[in-house]
Amino acid sequence: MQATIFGSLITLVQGDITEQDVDAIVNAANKTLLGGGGVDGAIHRAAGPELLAECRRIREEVLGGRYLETAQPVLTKGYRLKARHVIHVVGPICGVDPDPPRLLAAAYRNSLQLAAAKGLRTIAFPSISTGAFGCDIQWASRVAVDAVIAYLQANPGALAEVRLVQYTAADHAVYRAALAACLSAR
Ligand code: AR6
Repeated sequence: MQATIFGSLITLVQGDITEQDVDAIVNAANKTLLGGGGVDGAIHRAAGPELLAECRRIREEVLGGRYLETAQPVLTKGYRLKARHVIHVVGPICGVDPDPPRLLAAAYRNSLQLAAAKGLRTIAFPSISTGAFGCDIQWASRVAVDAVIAYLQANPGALAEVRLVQYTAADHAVYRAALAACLSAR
């Protein structure tokens, strides 16, 4: 499923984010930046150990050993991935962080801004925070789609394609409904 927003594409696909041929894929990371399970584990496995080495360097040299803030993305290379870059961003933990929808929207928006600022044209996101971080995909999919459409409307031409990648058919159906609802509300 695809829609054009002021000349940019928003695309929904079911698949594996590690296989996406885009300028940057987004990693649903955690505050340590040092890998984990879920999509984070899959990205590190596919990218190879050089990715963890770069994440360690950023943690030590850029973050001064501190945790990565929620919704504050960092950029690395993609190493063995098809994607040339990875944008690592921490989504909200539902039941722990205050105002998860606001933080989730910021995670998408700030990642889009970082990609555009680095001259990247195509970006693919997983469904941030809807796995281990426990947020309800019904509202999280609406937040994701809304954040992308709002960004593309406010920044026409900044990106060529924003792809939202769902791992399962059930999640893909939820995202399709979210995009249809957002488009009909415009
Ligand atoms: N491609 C696309 N989507 C995937 C893939 C894949 N290869 N694998 C899983 N998903 P999660 P979170 C989907 O838990 O909720 C990690 O341990 C999955 O079906 O990966 O943001 C981090 O280190 C789900 O819909 O991320 C953090 O500690 C979505 O990706 C924590 O999990 C997100 O699930 C982050 O939790």
